[in-house]
Amino acid sequence: MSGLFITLEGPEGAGKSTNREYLAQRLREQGLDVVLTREPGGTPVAEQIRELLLAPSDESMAADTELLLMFAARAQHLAKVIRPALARGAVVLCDRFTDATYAYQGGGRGLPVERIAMLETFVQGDLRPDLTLVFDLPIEIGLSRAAARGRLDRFEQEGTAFFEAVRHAYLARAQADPQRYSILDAGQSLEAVQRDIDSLLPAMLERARG
Ligand code: Z5A
Repeated sequence: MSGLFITLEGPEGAGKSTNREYLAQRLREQGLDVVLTREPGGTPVAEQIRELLLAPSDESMAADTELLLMFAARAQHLAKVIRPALARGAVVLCDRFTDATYAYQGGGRGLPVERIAMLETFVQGDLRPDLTLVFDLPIEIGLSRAAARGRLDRFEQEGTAFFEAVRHAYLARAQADPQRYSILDAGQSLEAVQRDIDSLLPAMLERARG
């Protein structure tokens, strides 16, 4: 058996967390075994790495340290959660994965794509998401949603140019591979975004039952 690996991506405040619950519920209604998880994190050890990554600190974090911690958390998550779930035929719904590394550490921090690709192959082998939903929205809307939640994490304290680069990197990756990526307009009302998710369900179900 091999399950279906779906990832949700996009800049801050795009509604990934809100909509992953919605999508999981719709897939479960169809009788599918759905594992809902997130990155960085998804296991106790990987969640500890997440805390290191998100906590504001007096010591700035070197971009390569950030990159390696993202992949360290991912290696743990793959070993303990993602690979076992896919092996039993489950649908894995993951809030962020390696596209976020290309967008944030590549686009945002300016690290070379080749370095990220090398680590991707080292940590993941040939495992890649089957489908990726990119929740896209103008960054000022996403940042105002994130700010409304209160205290900002280490990434959320970055400036506008960083988030523009992140958004641009996501869109470039998605536009280069329309078979795998669907871009959703996350600036619409939640109801409209969820209608767009519904329109993608038949293809997901077909792939899941493949
Ligand atoms: N990161 C990285 O750099 N490299 C990597 O490889 C990985 C991650 C994997 C943590 O991720 C950070 O890690 C992240 C990138 C970095 N940077 N930051 N910050 P995260 O996913 O946990 O953090 P996040 O992007 O900040 O998630 P988020 O702010 O929780 O955004 P979201 O999940 O997309 O949004 P949400 O919580 O569902 O919605 C935000 C608010 O907007 C909430 O009040 C909703 O009710 C509201 N909302 C949602 N949709 C709508 C619509 N359509 N209309 C109106 N209001 C809405």
